[in-house]
Amino acid sequence: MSADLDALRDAIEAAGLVMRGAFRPGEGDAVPALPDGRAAETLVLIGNAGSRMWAEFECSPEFAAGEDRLDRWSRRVIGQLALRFRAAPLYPFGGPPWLPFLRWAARAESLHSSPLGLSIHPRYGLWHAYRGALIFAESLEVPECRAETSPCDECWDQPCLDACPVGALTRSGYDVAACAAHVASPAGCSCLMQGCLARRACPAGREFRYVPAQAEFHMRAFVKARRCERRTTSSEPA
Ligand code: B12
Repeated sequence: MSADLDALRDAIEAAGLVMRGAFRPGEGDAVPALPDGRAAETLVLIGNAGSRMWAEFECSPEFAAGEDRLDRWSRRVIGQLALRFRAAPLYPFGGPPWLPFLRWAARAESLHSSPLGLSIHPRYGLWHAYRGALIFAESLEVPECRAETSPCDECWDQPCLDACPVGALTRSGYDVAACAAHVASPAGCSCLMQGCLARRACPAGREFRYVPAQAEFHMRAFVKARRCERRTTSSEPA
C-alpha cells in the first residue's frame, strides 16, 4: 500500500497507539537513511498516550513471557505497519547510541519541556511516550504543527517540583540514582506500584494517567534497568 497519512493514522490507532505528528527531515535532524540508502523524506512518530496501548499489549503474545516484552510488542506492531505502508521502522530503544526521539518529537508536535525535564504535551500532559517511528522515501503531505502554549505556563503552584520524597526531580536536574534507590526501597512503594509521584502531581492531562498495572510495569522496568546497571537498551521504563 502506498502511504496515505489518514489510512496510516487509522491503522496506528487500531493497534492501540497514536500518530504523534510527522515532519520532513532536514540535515540537522540526524534521521538515518532508508535501508536501500535513499534519504528519508518523511518521518512519522508513533507513541502512546494514556493507557489505550496497555489494553492491546495485555492481550498480546509478547505480554505472556520473556524479556523486553513491550519493546518486542512495539517491534512487531510497528514492523507490520512499516511493511503495509512501505516504510522503514525506527525505535527509541536498542541503544546506545539512542536515536534522538525527543528532538524529533519537538519537531512533530507542540511539545514543551516541563520543570521535571520530561516533555509535556498540551493534551496528554506527562502521560505519553514514544514506541517508534516510520521513515518514508516519499515526501508526504504532513499536517501542520500548530504551536500551543505549555500547560506549565499557567500552572502557578507547580506541585511536581515538591512531590518527589527524595528530591530527585528538581529544576536543577534529575538524580537518577536517588530516584532508583527510593523506588526500590519499601518507602518507594507508592512510586513503584502507581508511578512516579512527581509525574502524578502534575494537573495536566489527568485523564490520561496510566492505569496502575501499566505504571507498575514501567516502574519495575526502570528499577530493573538501574539494578542491572545497563543504562537500559530497552525503552520499557517509559
Ligand atoms: C536512557 C533513558 C532513560 C534512563 C537514563 C536517564 C539518565 N539521565 O541517565 C533511565 C532508565 C533513568 C530513564 C528513566 C525514565 N525515562 Co527515559 N529514556 C531514556 C532513552 C532510552 C534514551 C535517552 C538518551 O540517553 N538519549 C541520548 C542523549 C544524548 O540525549 P539527551 O536528550 O541528553 O537524553 C537525556 C534525557 O532523555 C534524559 N532522560 C531520559 N529519561 C528521562 C526521564 C526523566 C524523568 C528525566 C528528567 C530525564 C530523562 O536522560 C538522557 C541522558 O542524560 C529515551 C528514549 C530516546 N531514544 O530518547 C527515554 C525517554 C527520554 N524516557 C522517557 C521516560 C517517560 C522515562 C520515565 C519517566 C519512565 C517511567 N518509569 O515512567 C523514567 C523516569 C523514572 C521516573 N521517575 O518515573 C521518555 C520521555 C517521554 C516524555 N514524556 O518526555 C523517553 C523519550 C522514552 C520513550 N519511549 O518515550 N530513561
